[in-house]
Amino acid sequence: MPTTLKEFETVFPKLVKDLKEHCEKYKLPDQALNWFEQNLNHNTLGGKCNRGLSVVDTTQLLLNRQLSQDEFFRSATLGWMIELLQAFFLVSDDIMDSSKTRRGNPCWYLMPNVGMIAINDAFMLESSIYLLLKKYFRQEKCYVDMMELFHEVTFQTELGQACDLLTAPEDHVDLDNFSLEKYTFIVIYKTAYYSFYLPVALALHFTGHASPKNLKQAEDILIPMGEYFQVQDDYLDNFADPSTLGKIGTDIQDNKCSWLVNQALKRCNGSQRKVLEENYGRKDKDKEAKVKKLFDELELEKVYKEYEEARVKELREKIAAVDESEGMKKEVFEEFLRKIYKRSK
Ligand code: DMA
Ligand code: MG
Ligand code: MG
Ligand code: MG
Repeated sequence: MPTTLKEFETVFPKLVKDLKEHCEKYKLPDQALNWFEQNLNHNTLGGKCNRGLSVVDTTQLLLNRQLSQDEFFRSATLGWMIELLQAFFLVSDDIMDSSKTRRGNPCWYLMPNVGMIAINDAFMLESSIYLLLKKYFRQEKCYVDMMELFHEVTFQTELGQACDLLTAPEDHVDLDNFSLEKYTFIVIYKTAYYSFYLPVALALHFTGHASPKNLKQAEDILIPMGEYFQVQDDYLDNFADPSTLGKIGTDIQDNKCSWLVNQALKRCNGSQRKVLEENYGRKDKDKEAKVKKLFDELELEKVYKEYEEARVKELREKIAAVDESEGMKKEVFEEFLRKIYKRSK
């Protein structure tokens, strides 16, 4: 049975307590201690926790049995470390993307009295990962592997974010600068590694199943799966109801090299391209509405649904071909795909 969000959430208060105790050793003033706690709670809780839950579910599948209390706690702690990494990325991403809401609340940098303190708060969320990793895994032989994995995946995500931002200059719209090749690089790096490869790679290290072959099989399936997940994110940015999604889309106004604009460029005629040239990437509601109308005209919703079916079929074929001889389990990938197929948030 997959772990429930409720069970997973029971672990987080203990980790907050650990992190606060670490600060108390430094006699951190109360005001800053309380601030840190609010930062942790506001930015780490309230999401779907797919990434974190996947570490626990994958651990259970790889060990092929119920987890002991200690195994549950430690795999969930690894899961929460991914959620902290995600919190660090989202706090900074929302500043860089000028987003307004996240998980149904105002973005952290827009909360009363926060502003640019959010930048330092993001760093503290990242540092929390390594404090917890040291506290709970210092004595394990996988400690260095897991630490290096977090460092590498963080850098990969930052490369993706760099390309995402550099292809979306605020003051200069050049549709020739977009391409599906660039798009693929951006999404694999900014999303797929930390959201899909990292949870499974951590569970492989934790359970002692991290052979080169198993890590490679995980990467070969989870990177394309992560690419599909970010295409969903881009589709939902424009087509989902913000109250379901918990965030208001910004990709059109932000001049993003998104999946939708790349599909539009592939399909538009001369006059439709002119509409894009004059309205895409401008901080202007009416111009944004014109682009949205064009996306409807080009039937991008239908294009997306066809893409989704084709991609899922390919992924299922890849999963069917997984070699389980070194302890890998097909269900690890099936479970992941089940969580995201046709998602609406
Ligand atoms: C998400 O890209 C990538 C990271 C590393 C947070 P995005 O800006 O499309 O995400 P969202 O739609 O959640 O703001
Ligand atoms: Mg964003
Ligand atoms: Mg972004
Ligand atoms: Mg997005």
